[in-house]
Amino acid sequence: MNAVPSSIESVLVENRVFPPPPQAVQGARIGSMAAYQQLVDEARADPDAFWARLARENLAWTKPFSKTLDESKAPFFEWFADGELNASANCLDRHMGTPVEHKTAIVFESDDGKVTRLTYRELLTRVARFANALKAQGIQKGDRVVLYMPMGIEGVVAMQACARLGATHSVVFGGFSAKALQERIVDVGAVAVITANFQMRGGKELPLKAIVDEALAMGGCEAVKTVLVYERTASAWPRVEGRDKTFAEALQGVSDDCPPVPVGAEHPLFILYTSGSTGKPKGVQHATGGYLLWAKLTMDWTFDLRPEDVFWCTADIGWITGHSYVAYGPLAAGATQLVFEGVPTFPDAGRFWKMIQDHKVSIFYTAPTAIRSLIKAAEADGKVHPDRYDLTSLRLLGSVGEPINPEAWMWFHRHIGGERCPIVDTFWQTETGGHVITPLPGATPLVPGSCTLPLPGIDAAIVDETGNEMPNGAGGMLVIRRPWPSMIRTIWNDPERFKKSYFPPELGGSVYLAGDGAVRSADRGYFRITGRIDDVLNVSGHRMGTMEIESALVSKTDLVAEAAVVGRPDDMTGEAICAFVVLKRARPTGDEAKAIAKELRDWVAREIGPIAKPRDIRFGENLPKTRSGKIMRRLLRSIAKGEAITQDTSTLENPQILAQLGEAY
Ligand code: 6R9
Repeated sequence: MNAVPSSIESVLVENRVFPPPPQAVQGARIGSMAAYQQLVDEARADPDAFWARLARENLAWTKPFSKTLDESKAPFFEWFADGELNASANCLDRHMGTPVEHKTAIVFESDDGKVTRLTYRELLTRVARFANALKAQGIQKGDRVVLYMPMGIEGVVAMQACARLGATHSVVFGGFSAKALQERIVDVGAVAVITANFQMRGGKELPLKAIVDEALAMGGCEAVKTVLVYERTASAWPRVEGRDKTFAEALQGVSDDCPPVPVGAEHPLFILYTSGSTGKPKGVQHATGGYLLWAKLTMDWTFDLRPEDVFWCTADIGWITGHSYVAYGPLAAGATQLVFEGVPTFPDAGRFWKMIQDHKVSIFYTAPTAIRSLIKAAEADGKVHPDRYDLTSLRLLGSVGEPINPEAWMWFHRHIGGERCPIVDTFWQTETGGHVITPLPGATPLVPGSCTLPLPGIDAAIVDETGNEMPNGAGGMLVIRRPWPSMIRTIWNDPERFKKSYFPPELGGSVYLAGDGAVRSADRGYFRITGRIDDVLNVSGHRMGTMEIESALVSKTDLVAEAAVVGRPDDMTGEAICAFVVLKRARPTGDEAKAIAKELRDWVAREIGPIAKPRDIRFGENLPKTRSGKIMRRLLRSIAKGEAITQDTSTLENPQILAQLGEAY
């Protein structure tokens, strides 16, 4: 049997059920389906009272809120709006004087294996000092600050320091290009950029600061007055006098004390860009109160966090998972967490297993893509097989970012979880702020490949185009019918797009459309996500808009006349990017086609980042279009998959090009 076969058929016959093991039930916050149901019922009976209770129990408010949910401006819902709090105070100051004060907050392991530990007290001092450094640069409440940072303590400190001042951060993943960075800096209106000279990944030193310089030189970034540079390595970097400062310079002489600035609960904590179905990425805006409540609550609900846990979420802070389950959730919950700078395959593909063993990790939260690539590596080289490591410290596993195929689920369960750890397959999105559909480790019987049931208070449903709920077993669009505290507040600078993308009038205008297809099982009503229903691809757990890649391709105006991008299923990365390209010159073949395909891949890497590089490029003299001029994307998807064309091509204006598109470079 192939180690990583396509998930589709096996999911249809999936009937294995894994009840929660006794050690996960014992002492669990939610220790049975009855306890889960009780919370679901409480939330349903009086949602406002339910959320108000949880917000009071889980967060420290400097000014209590009097109103829980304001629906008067729907779909611009407001939560706890007249309350005030500070996110950083809720993650740090709050633990002072409790047993958490001297507990390890972060265990950091660098790319080359050096370990640094910080207690909550030490982390608070680091954050307060950095916040003072930002303040000295004139950064204040309401300003936007862009982070372009490696994974590490400094990134978390910078995010927390922004939050401490009420400045709104916007983290850009360190793999995005100068162009992508510039677009985000301009759109968000940043006054400062926080970066590092280089980042270390897999033993390689990769530039960050030089890319920031390139981005800022592209224009439109005149509001950026300050660039703060963490000197991660000893290598030299180009300095722009008057604008750039090292962390050491910025921190010189600052005080250890920085009172947190209280902000309204709706104050934007951060803006995180994500791909949508048009060319331009969307700045997803999250609010301080509701978001932080969710980050804390899901640490308790989904991970059933215990005081002695060592929590490890492998996501980068450049993605939402790194926001909610590295920078905020674990700290708000007082957890000890492992933060890792590097990549899973350096110095070898046993790195994750060795780190779990060395740091006695008890909760391990990662992406199916990582699991699938490590399965392949373990099968190719017994030396990096997880069975050779002591993983007995683990008690809970988590999966996020894309559907996990049952084969990968079973391997994760057997070889990493030792058949004793529940796997929480957490479905959520940048827009939902935190988990929305997920098993609870002490309660939910697990079915491989299913994210099971919505969290209490999440009114998830599957509907057709007109909003009618589908019966179990029939697929449809995933929606959430009631607002919840950590939902996206708006798209920065584009409230109309927010309404149009997420609250379409056909569904009544106040029902949240997730953009995913889903189906509920006939027997248990469990949700299974079937993939995006819009023009968004999921490549290795990263969202990529097909239009975004198309725009990048056609912006190579000396070469490209037209481009269409679709996804095809891939055993390793979930989906692979396939581009169909019409050049402004004769259709290339052979070595010339190969050379141009490489040139186009490099171009896309420059425009967006290496993660957006098309896997396959197919050249045609034209694209298959209907007589009315519409690109036949369904047909392109079949070609990309290598399927025999069974669709009706009689409306195709130029049938001869189908043969040309058969060849991929
Ligand atoms: C957290 C995160 C969101 C998209 C989402 C869906 C896919 C995430 C999933 C999953 C199946 C899961 N997705 N978790 N699909 N099962 N457990 O990944 O946010 O980067 O915004 O991506 O990822 O398609 O719509 P984001």
